Amino acid sequence: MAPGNNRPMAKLMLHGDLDHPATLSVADLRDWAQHRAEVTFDCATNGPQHHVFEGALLRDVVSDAGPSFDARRRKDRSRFLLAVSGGDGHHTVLSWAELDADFGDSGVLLATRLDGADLDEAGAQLVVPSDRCGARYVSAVTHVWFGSLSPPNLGL
Ligand SMILES: Nc1nc2c(c(=O)[nH]1)N[C@H]1C(S)=C(S)[C@@H](COP(=O)(O)O)O[C@H]1N2
Ligand SMILES: [Mo]
Repeated sequence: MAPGNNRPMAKLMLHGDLDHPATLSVADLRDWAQHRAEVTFDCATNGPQHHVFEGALLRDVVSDAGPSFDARRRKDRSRFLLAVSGGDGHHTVLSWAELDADFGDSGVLLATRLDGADLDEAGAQLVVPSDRCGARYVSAVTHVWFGSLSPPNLGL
């Protein structure tokens, strides 16, 4: 960022069932190892799009925030969800198991760069390389919630 640029930096709130909830700027997201993903996704309105993203693995960021599951138990980890919201209210959910190396092992990113341009002002973008469609590529991320559902009422 050029000196003298006073535009506010976008931040996201990482909250939910976490021992260490946090407010993170895009610069903070560079504290984690940066991964690169070259993706093509389809949009119902704009057609196929090709982009190169770089950023932190969502799995790494949430793991360091102290998720309230028993990390040694796969069955416990399989109960958890994430909800990711953008500044315009667009929001989507992922299961923890999509990201977890023992399950889907998907390289989902909180991107800090899009096609070589830093996202510090715009805000991080969710990147779901395994998705065929772009709807979960939430841009200008403001909130990442992590938690579990209460068990469904089965009438037992
Ligand atoms: N915040 C936010 N992110 C969003 C959307 C949105 O409406 N708001 N649309 C999604 C959809 S449907 C697609 S296909 C991709 C790419 O959208 P773009 O063509 O507007 O970049 O962004 C996704 N991320
Ligand atoms: Mo889309």
